[in-house]
Amino acid sequence: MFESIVSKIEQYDSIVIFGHLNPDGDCYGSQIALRNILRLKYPHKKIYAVGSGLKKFFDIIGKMDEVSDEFITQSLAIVLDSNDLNRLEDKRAATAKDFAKIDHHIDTFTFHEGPEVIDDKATSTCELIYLFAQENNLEIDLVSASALYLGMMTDTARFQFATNFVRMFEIAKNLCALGVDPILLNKTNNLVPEHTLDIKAFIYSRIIKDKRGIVYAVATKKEREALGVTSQQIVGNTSLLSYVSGYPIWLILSETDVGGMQCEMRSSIHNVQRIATHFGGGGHEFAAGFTIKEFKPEKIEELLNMCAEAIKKGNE
Ligand SMILES: [Mn+2]
Repeated sequence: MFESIVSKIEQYDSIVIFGHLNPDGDCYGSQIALRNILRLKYPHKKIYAVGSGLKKFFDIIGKMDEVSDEFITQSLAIVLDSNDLNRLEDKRAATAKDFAKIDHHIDTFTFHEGPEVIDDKATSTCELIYLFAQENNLEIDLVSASALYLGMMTDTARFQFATNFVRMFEIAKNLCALGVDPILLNKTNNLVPEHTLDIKAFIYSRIIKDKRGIVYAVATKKEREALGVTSQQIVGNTSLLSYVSGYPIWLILSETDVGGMQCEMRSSIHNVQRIATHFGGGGHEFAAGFTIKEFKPEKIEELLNMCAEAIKKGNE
């Protein structure tokens, strides 16, 4: 499955691993795990993972690396958990010498730079990194195992969502057998900064119920700034609106810093990925998002109409 990626890795002595904007547990976990696993196999190669990572895990799983612009231009860039170079946090990726990609998001056919392995049935990029290690008989040390477990745990919202539950639990079991401490990882992941209480209070005070089956909240830039939070932090709270009986689609809309509209939507039964794709975004069948240039009532209406249509069709 990963032959094309391995052949690229073998060709380069300097490798930089990139992840997406607003790194989550899967992005950070897969970057760290792949870096460590490759370092064990190829001690003579220089291998780094760049981006901001997830700070609360730095003591347990490790920090991200700093690399020079020049180093990147001589390196193989491995893109993880991201469709293409546009979504990457470190924009210097585009200057790399060569490219490869491993991801579990639906293929948007926008990665033209090198070989890729995409499996949108995998729970996470971490699951794919595990399979990569397994296929190539690579050693997974305890830190890498913890990083992989973190990515699987977070991208599945604690093992709730998977296409292949057998494979997910099999891998999670194997990671636990390597010594992973699920309690510590879960506890650390649950740690949230104090301002999250204000975000929650704000979202709960702004709930709008569309009788067609959509529950949502909208935050303007002004409201966001009064709370001192980013657009990403607002839309990152969709889970607050889930499981409301009678509302199979839930979403949060936020005005971006430049007057655009960022949206994250979820459903337990309807395909929201198709809707996100319509607005130029993407994601997974039941968890998707997008950002558009304008924050306008007509656009919100268009979005709600599409959601209502999906619910209606699903119910027929
Ligand atoms: Mn992911």
